[in-house]
Amino acid sequence: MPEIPEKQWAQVIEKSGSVEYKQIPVRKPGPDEVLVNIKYTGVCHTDLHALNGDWPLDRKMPLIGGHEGAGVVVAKGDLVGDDIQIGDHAGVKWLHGSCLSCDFCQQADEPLCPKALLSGYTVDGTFQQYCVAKAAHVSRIPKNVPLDGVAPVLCAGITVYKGLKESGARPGQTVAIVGAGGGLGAMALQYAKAMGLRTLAIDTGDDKKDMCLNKLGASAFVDFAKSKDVVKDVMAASPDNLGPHAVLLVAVAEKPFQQAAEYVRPRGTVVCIGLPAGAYLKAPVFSTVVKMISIKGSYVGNRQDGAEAIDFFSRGLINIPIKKAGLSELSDVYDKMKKGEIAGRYVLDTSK
Ligand code: 8ID
Ligand code: ZN
Repeated sequence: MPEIPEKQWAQVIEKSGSVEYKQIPVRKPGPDEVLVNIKYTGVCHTDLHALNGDWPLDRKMPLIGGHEGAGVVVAKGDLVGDDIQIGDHAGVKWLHGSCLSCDFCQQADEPLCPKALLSGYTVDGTFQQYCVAKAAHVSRIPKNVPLDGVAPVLCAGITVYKGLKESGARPGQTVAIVGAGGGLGAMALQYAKAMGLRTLAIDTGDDKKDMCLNKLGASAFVDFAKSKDVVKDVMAASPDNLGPHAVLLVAVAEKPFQQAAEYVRPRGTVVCIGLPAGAYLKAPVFSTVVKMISIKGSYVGNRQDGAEAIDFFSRGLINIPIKKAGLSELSDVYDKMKKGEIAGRYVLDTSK
């Protein structure tokens, strides 16, 4: 049996806007739970929304954020079955738990469960060394998969993979990724490529441009801050100048949510994923109708989407730039994220 300490390091939000690195007790798992020794955890922009409390959704307080945690199962409750064992590698994702019996859960739409529990939001998450998680919902991670690389798959990867499926785009077609230089965006470029799609990246700055074009396989990059007319430039970069077949909106700003319907291709689909605070969608009724476009939302993924997203990663198809920091440095990562300075994803080592 692995030795489990009584105390551990964690990043705790006591009040909106600030986080404190301190020692807290290690919890014991309940009957249907496992205790995961988190080795690495990604930092998602959702964690910054949770820190600031800028969404119309109540969160736990005090709160330990984080929902991209990869680690090792060190304890399990009495009701947990044989399919998960001590020593197994597991991932803690945003969807911490769901009732498993409502209309949505029965149809594998568990993110829509009215009783869904959310890691790092309504229950404590992965910015701690030992995290309790519902056994039914932890992702199974094969032992040959590196835990630092797979951590961002647990939210960013699953979410964009699901979003790409929801877009209905088929191999050979073009998908615009709006916010391509961030964590979800970088993942979206890689999943889209692995799914046989062409990608068009929209974001800003030379670092992100270089990453999107030279590391992640985008066929074009539109800099939204330099462009005089984003709609025109996106159309010009797409096949026949008719616009991309699908648009994945993963930016944390309202404006792109009000532009996408204008450049998406006739019959195309706009998939909203990013959650900028207080933002509203906008689309001209006339062109929505005569172009027969679809606009929809996409919210994380179910357990099967998670397993598939991890499988893509384990086959070596997903490779995004990862920046490393210690769990103790979370505040610095938030500062960079606020300024939009992170190309790709930060992953925290919980031992530092
Ligand atoms: O299930 C979901 N729907 C889900 C899951 C996970 C995360 C939704 N999210 C949400 C987060 O809460 C957040 O609101 O997706 C959003 C993006 O998360 P992220 O990728 O973790 O954020 P980031 O790494 O900060 O990247 C955001 C990028 O958007 C760019 C920025 O430059 C940055 O690279 N961006 C902005 I701000 N404005 C833009 C614009 N006008 C833009 N890119 C293009 N056009
Ligand atoms: Zn997330």
